[in-house]
Amino acid sequence: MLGVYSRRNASNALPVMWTIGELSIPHIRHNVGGSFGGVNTTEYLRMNPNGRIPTIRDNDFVLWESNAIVRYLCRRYDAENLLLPCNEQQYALADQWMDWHKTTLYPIYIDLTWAIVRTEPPLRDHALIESLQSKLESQLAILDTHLGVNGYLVGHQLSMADIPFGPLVYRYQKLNLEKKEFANIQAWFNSLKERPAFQHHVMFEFGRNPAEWYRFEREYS
Ligand SMILES: N[C@@H](CCC(=O)N[C@@H](CS)C(=O)NCC(=O)O)C(=O)O
Repeated sequence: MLGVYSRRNASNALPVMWTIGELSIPHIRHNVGGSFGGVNTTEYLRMNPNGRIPTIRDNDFVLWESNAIVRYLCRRYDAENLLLPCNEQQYALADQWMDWHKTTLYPIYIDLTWAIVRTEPPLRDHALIESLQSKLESQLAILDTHLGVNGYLVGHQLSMADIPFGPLVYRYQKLNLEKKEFANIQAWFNSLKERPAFQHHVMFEFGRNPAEWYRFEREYS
């Protein structure tokens, strides 16, 4: 059976768990990372020398890097093409957007999240928060324009390309900030919110400050 090594609330675990949910893949998840620890043991480092989460083990096959895991799960378990693009060019476009998520959007988003959720309110750097939000919104404008044409990241239905973006948008929307409105992102996001796997694996509280973060890490484990 597929083993997933990750605490549930890790931002990089959400796409993996959502994929597992969409494809109904039998699995066992082990709580690793964050307040659960376990990422620096010899045994874990043998699987993932970065000491990061998530990692999966599929029989003897071990894989880390969340977007690589999402792609692998789709290739291996998605015989009905529920998420797996149907041809090489669609696959390449999915790859393109997933790489754009990981290299361009996510780094800004995670810095912004840490500056708010993982920082005590009196210690927050409001100038930094403002600048990160403005950078994030410039990138979200690109996503919004694209979704205005396609409806989804690739093609006209949900695919693996959408998977890393859904959790990011969910968590960004929950941050206590005044936000620019992006009508196309909102329409796309409204369709994700209807999906039971998205509701279960992504739409749970992650807290608004460090104390809540650690409380919810345990409560929603
Ligand atoms: N690029 C990696 C990043 C992995 C990563 O940084 N994971 C974070 C959690 S989102 C982590 O391992 N944090 C340390 C911990 O939870 O103990 C991926 O996408 O899987």
